Amino acid sequence: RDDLPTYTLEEVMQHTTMEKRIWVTYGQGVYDITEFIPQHPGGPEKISMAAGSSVEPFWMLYGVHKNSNVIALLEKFRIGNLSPKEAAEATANMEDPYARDPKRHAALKPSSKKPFNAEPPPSLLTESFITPVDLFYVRNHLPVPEISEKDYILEVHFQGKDHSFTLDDLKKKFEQVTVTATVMCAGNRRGEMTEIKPVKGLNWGHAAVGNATWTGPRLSDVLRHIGVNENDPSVQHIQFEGLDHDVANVPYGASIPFNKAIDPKGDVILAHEMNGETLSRDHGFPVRAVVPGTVGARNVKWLGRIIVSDTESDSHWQQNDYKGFNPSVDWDTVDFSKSPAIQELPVISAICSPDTGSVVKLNSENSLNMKGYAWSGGGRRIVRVDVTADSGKTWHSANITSQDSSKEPHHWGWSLWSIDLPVPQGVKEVELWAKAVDSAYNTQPESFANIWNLRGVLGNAYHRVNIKIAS
Ligand code: HEM
Ligand code: MTE
Ligand code: MO
Repeated sequence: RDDLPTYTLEEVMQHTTMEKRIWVTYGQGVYDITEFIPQHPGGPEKISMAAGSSVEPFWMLYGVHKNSNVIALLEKFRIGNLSPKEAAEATANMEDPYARDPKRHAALKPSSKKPFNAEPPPSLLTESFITPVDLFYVRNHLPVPEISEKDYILEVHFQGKDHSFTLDDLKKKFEQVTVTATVMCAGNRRGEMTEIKPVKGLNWGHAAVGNATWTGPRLSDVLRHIGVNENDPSVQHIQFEGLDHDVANVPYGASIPFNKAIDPKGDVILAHEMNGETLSRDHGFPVRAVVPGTVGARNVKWLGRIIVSDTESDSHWQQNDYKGFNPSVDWDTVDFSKSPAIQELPVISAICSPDTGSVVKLNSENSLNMKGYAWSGGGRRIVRVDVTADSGKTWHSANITSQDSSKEPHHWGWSLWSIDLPVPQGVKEVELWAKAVDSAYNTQPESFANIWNLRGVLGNAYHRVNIKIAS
């Protein structure tokens, strides 16, 4: 890198438009990223904020960049260096925006620390129908906002007017309901999809999912209270904004279809309690939207504002992320406007024990105990979980050991299952498979190859776990 020219910060600052080319700095490096701007997975607007200056404060906020792939990608655009003195000046006075994040349980395994994203060991999931709060996976895109209960206001915007609710209003003015609902990230099981071909996204295992009870008023009651009419043709989407925001003050945001929001049986809750306790900071204190049967991304935490609207949220996460594509679409050909935002999730299951790579002792019937979860979006009940230890020659149906008792089609909670599965005589290694069937008889695809997508979402192929048999 010493062969490259040395530039001053003053020179870098001149390069902030496509015509003059866009330069940024990182450490001592100077980079011309003009060609990369339209391809940036986080969008052209975001990356342009660093134009003429350092990417570091932004990367402190978006920790996805702190990995060797991104650094290698950036190095391709290297055109020169700053002097060591100027490199130090470029990043002076930078404060870590994550310094005030809460403490987390050590059992949560982070795939990224800033922002904090972590899942528990899968075998813990099947230990209880309700996932303990501290072991529930966390998926944050930004620093956890600091919100005091007494200053908290939820604004609901409808027809040019803002209606404000304190936490007390939400607790006292409306009936409080409790629903059991599974929340799952669209990227759950992304790690298995990545084995086919790399994708852009956090490397989740199969525990980016949890089941909890959520308590608070119904969103439908709050909407009716401010005069929203379910037959109003001008209302099509309910948008949510979080109180977490990026450097440009843009909040996390998402929206759900109005039909889901206004239907009292849709069970959308403005939750202030999780498992009977005050919501924790990581899971959205003091209020989060819980949208049962719908992808995690729409369950907006730290809810600051609801917008009753005729359009979807224009947030990055609604428009340019959390969408599915055919396996041949890549970052050069992707057109996010062509796919709908994920709402209800497809049927999924996973084996939580035994773990891949473990050595298992068979019991006297030459079988082994296998446990897992199964769940489907849209309130569809799990009717069956099929498992095999001989690559599909013989299938066995597992016992559903717990399932929520809600009426069809409001099975928002997951089903846990268990089976003593016979294993072929004399084998030393076995591949265990599981697939679930929901009440619409939807089932899981066989392999990841044909459902691969560039963002690594909707990974619901058969779950396959390789184990060794103890002799
Ligand atoms: C995502 C590269 C600058 C904001 C990404 C990803 C890559 C990337 C490869 C996908 C990461 C993944 O999901 O695994 C770069 C490069 C940059 C740059 C080479 C060089 C200048 C910026 C800047 C900002 C930014 C300056 C913000 C101001 C984002 C956001 C995402 C992202 C918001 C999506 C994060 C998510 O999905 O949660 N970027 N980026 N990037 N980037 Fe950048
Ligand atoms: N809400 C806000 N305000 N900010 C976020 O980053 N992440 C979303 C959703 N709600 C997010 C959010 C995503 S992608 C998921 S999967 C769930 O929250 C995760 O919820 P959990 O952290 O309580 O498990
Ligand atoms: Mo997510």
